[in-house]
Order: sequence, then structure tokens, then C-alpha cells
Amino acid sequence: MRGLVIKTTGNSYTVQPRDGGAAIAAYVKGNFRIRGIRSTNPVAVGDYVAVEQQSDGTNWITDIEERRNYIIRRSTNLSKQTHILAANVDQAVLIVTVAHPITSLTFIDRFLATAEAYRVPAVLIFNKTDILTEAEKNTMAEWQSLYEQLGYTTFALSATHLDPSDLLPLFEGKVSLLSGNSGVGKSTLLNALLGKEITRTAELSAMHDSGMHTTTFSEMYPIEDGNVRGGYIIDTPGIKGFGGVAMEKAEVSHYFREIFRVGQRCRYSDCLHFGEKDCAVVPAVAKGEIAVSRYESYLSLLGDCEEAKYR
Ligand SMILES: Nc1nc2c(ncn2[C@@H]2O[C@H](COP(=O)(O)OP(=O)(O)OP(=O)(O)O)[C@@H](O)[C@H]2O)c(=O)[nH]1
Ligand SMILES: [Mg+2]
Ligand SMILES: [Zn+2]
Repeated sequence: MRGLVIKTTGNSYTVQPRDGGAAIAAYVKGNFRIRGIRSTNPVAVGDYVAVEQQSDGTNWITDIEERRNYIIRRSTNLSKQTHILAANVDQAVLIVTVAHPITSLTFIDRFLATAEAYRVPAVLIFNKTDILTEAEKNTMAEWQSLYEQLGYTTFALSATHLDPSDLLPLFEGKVSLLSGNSGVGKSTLLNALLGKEITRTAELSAMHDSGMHTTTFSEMYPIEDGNVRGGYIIDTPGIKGFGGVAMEKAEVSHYFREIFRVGQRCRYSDCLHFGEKDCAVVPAVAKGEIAVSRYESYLSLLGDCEEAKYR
């Protein structure tokens, strides 16, 4: 049988058969590893797998189809070991609030850069429009305009006053990863979209196995509302954005679209846009062609590379 992994709970996996029917629980043999990936979990939500039933009735995952992409998180202490949050993701959706709580621009930029690194399209949803002051609404409009100009799609809405049909087309037929700071309204939006209260099966479940790794349980929720079929939303509890891609310094600017574009005009092809001679980026920031906030976020990611080197 072939199917889609829709939930992981440490040692067992919930697999939705591709040909329909009820989801089943399946297991993975201890020595099962995917070529080339050192990860604490060999199978992730979003994986398409082959399942074989043993004579005793238990189901074992025997194969994983090649992934289109996957989103990883580095395990806390082992920088080389990674945890796969989700595979085969069509889009990453970040819920943003300009107030209650405020999402920082750096957080947004890190999310967008990470999505670029994974080649996963990113979308921003500005939430809680119902409780914003005029000043906060202006801030929201500025932020939306900043990111729209960079080519990102943005929405502004209130999850507590949502007509799901307004937003369902965004999710229809796609696997979407939902992210955002705590309290921005991820669960509220998910419930509104699915038209029901979903039980939060897993708050971040950090099982420190002799301090070596952190396990995160992820789940994919199917969207089945009227004529919308085939879409899934992945809720990764406790994951604030999805940081932790290992980047080379020279690579960072590739994930900031406008910095990359302007950087083509720098004198040196390996310019890091930080004090080099005849750099095109720094003057573009001074002239307002590149937003200061974007440049600062870029520098903060560069700083992370420096730190990672000494870990
Ligand atoms: N006024 C208003 N409140 C909202 C809106 N969306 C969510 N909230 C409220 O904000 C609070 C946090 O919402 P949640 O959906 O739990 O936020 P979350 O992102 O899931 O938070 P974590 O699970 O901690 O990551 C709740 O009290 C919601 O009712 C909105 O559009 N308007
Ligand atoms: Mg929540
Ligand atoms: Zn430069």
C-alpha cells in the first residue's frame, strides 16, 4: 500500500492510504535510514511511503518516495543532525501581527529567507485587523507594501471574523506549513479554516534523550470543506518560524531577493555588502532602494553564520 504520512508521534506514523480508506498506524524499523540524510527522524509528515503488512498484522514503512523538498530543523546540540519537520511542502504561510503581539521584521525576514533557501513559496497573512488602531493599521499597510513590492503575496484579515471561503483558495489542493510567533492566531485560523475545533495533539514535546535531541510531533490536517479537496495544513507546534538552515555567508544574500539583485552590481562577486569597496548594496540602502529593516535582517543572518562557525 502507498500513502501519505499525516502524523508522526515519535515511534508511530499515521498513514493515509493513497487510494482512500481509513488511516492506519505504521512503524519504521530501527535501522531504516534514507540515503544521505542524517536526521533524528527518518520519516516526516508529508512523506509518501510504501507500507507492508506483516503476518502479525503490524504495518511497516518499507520505502519513502523521493522528496520534492523538506524543511528541517537542526537538533539543538548536534549541529550536524537534523530533524525533518515536513516534506513535500507547497507553501509556507506566516501569520504576522503588527500588535498583540508584534511580530518583528527580522522574524519575518528570517522566515522568508529560510523559505527561499528551501525553495518553498512563502505567503504572509496579517492577522487581528479587528483590534488595530489607526496607527497600527498604517504600520500594517507599510509592511504589506514592503513585502508585496518584493513579490510576496500578503493578506490582511481577522481570524476571529473570518469567512473561510475568502481564504480557502489559498490552501486548496496544497500542502501548507503554518508558522508564526506564539499568540498570533495560528490555531484560531486553522480552526476557522477547517470549520471545527481541532484537538491540539501535541504541544512542543521536547523529549531530551540524554540531552542529545529534541523530538517534535507534527500533524497535517486535511481541508475538506464543500468543494475544497486535497489540501493539507501542517501545524508544527512550538516551532516559531523555521530557522536553522545552515547557510554559507556568501549564500545569505541569495535569499534576500532585492539584495541579491542589487548585489549583481558590486565590484566583487563575493561581496558580502558590508564595507567592501564599490559595493552597490550599501548605497542602495542609503538611498532607500533597499529597506533598512531588510538590510539589518540580512546582517543578522550573516552574524549567525559567524556564530555557527565557532559552535
Ligand atoms: N481580536 C482578535 N483576536 C484574535 C484573532 N486571532 C486570534 N486571536 C486571539 O489571539 C489569542 C491567541 O490565538 P491562538 O490562535 O491561540 O494563537 P497561536 O498562534 O495558535 O498561539 P500558539 O499556539 O501559542 O503558538 C487567542 O486569544 C485568540 O482568540 C483575531 O483575528 N482578532
Ligand atoms: Mg496554537
Ligand atoms: Zn556588495
